[in-house]
Amino acid sequence: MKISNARVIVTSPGRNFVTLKIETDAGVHGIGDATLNGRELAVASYLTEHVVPLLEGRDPADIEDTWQYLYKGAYWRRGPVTMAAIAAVDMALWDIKGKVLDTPVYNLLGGRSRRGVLCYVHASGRSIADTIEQVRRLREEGYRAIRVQCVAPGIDNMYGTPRGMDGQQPDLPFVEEGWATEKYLRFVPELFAAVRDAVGFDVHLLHDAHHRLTPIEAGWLGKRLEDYQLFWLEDAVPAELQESFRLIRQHTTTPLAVGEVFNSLYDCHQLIREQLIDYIRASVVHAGGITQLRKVAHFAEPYHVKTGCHGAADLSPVTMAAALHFGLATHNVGIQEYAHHAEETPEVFPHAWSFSDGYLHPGEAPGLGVDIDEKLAARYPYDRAYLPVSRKVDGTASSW
Ligand code: GCO
Ligand code: MG
Repeated sequence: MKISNARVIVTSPGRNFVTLKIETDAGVHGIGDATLNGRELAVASYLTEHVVPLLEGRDPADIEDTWQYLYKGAYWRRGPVTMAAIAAVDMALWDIKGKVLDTPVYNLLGGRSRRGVLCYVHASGRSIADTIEQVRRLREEGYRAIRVQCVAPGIDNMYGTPRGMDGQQPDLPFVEEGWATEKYLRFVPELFAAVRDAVGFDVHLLHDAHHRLTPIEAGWLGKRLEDYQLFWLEDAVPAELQESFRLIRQHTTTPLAVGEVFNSLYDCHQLIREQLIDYIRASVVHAGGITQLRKVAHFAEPYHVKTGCHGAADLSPVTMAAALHFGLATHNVGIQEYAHHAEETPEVFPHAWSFSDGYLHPGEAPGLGVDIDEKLAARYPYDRAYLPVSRKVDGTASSW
């Protein structure tokens, strides 16, 4: 069997997604996600201009060799654009292999390690009372793990919370958000005390600091959150400097997660080897596909580090499908983030994966069990969009 054709589809059903479709001379096709939020067209162009011309004529069965060929052959390695492009090819090839062998991808990865993949969803409030209300509602909907974010008094438009009145500055192509570390640090322990008081301990609670703190601030916060038994404190500090986690670890036993911006094992090997984190958040799409993510997970297993893959709404249903096949099969999977897509998104990307009783299931369809309706996709053209940026009270640019 040979790859006969590949092409990139950019569509915006609710938000922008970049999808690679690979077709074979046997009539079987596969799809992969290549979405990089706010920089979508860079990956689309990398794929169309530099990767697609290399795919035609290759045997789609050779997944590992194609991965190495694209990674080593480019000479310029790693980085989000390169690795999202390789990930898209990788996902599409796993999809094809599953369809050809008439079996779901999880079966090719070793079969089921569990009955379903534990997932967490988001509660994001403008006040503590509003946040508690959301946590209660999500519990009633069957979710067993909930990420809790709430606007800290005095900080408007904070990451992970609903936007305030002045959310969009008309003169900027992106939203600017404010940041004041001391207000945030004072507020978060108060928030978790109130949430635990209201809903008890029979639900996993998570929190995302979104790369805002220094290691010593993160240690301070983690220590104050210990009594509320978080599932994890995510992205406490910017993710680039792996050794910063040593300092956090010295001060707190709150479990730590990081890595949604990581692109390969090289971004996290020290974190894992030194057991500086508990969960690695690398995703199928931004960390080189199923092929690379499996290597990250296998490397992490002896160090007691589990995966907790990024699954925000800017990762397409194709990535979610791939993450769930990986999640069902891989032994040291801890949890999967699950942010709901816009209503139009699953119409464009019909999928076999589903949620029930706190767990996600990849479904039993051959391959990844997800497709793209190209006709419908064409009705939602690319819509230029940026992530917000963040500034401190005095105007200094800070990590968003
Ligand atoms: C999360 C993430 C996201 C990212 C977003 C960037 O934990 O879900 O932090 O909200 O900010 O995916 O594109
Ligand atoms: Mg995050």
